[in-house]
Amino acid sequence: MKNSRRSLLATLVAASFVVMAPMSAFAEKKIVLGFSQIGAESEWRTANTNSIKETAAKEGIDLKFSDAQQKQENQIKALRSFIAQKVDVIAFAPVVESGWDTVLKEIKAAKIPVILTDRSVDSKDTSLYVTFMGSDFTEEGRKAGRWLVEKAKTMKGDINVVELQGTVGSGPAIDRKKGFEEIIKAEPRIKIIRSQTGDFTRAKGKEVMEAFLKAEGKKINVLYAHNDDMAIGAIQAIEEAGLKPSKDITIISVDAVKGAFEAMMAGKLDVTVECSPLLGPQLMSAVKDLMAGKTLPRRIVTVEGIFPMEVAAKEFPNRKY
Ligand code: GYE
Repeated sequence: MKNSRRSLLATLVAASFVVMAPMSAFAEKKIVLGFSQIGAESEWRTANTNSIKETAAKEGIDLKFSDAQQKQENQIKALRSFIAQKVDVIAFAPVVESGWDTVLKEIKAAKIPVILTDRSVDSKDTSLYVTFMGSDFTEEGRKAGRWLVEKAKTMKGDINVVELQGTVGSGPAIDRKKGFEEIIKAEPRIKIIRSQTGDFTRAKGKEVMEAFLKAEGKKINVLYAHNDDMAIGAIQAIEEAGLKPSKDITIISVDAVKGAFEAMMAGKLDVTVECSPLLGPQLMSAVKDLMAGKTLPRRIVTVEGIFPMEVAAKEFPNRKY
């Protein structure tokens, strides 16, 4: 009796090993995620890349990361190489909105799910991607506009705005312009007198601001920059032209990176609208859900605020990017 019990136990243990072995082998197979990043054009982008890399490592996801140096052709190449490598999931932040249909169809034919992060595409066929996670850029533009309409109450006469746009054809540049214009219409004294791209970089922001100052000089009352880096570059141009940022020219920007808080604490930037780059955790959890067969919502929106100069010093220690 004792013996047979023991052998029954042994059989059970052995059986459970047979069942357990392939299961643990299966659990150890890492999910492979191909991620095509835009580049390293801004503080925002660097924080976004770090968030993605750190979370992938923490979650045990095998990340194939590719930097496109702000060129769509490089992103398309990276996406094709992910197909060739047969990754489990592809995620990417499209530098511009249009021109993705061909490669997205190739990915669909290879049966690899696609997650759009940060920026979206203008493809009519929405079956080409599973979800788009990121900010509502139009709302960010509206927040910037609302802040200026409020500020206008304390300003006299015409309010001449120069605008530094983000990358031409990119979602954030198109939508931040649209949202801002929609709101400032309510105050006819606010006029955009010049608008040009600074490609989301400090260097181009500075260069274009120099040109604005040359052309319009003291007529400029407000700068609206589509990101903090361009605003920081422009601040340099304004100072080099002998003017005082914030005092002579009111400055509004978007992102709320640490550099913007430093500029606000130095009294050189008036306000920044928050746009969070910390998309790593939600991306990795979406990847895992997808691999577990769950259905994702079509749109995952990041929740964000706005920070005027007056709260900069108090908020600074809480900033994570
Ligand atoms: O605002 C800018 C970056 O797509 C939201 O890209 C992102 C934008 C961000 O280079 O700083």
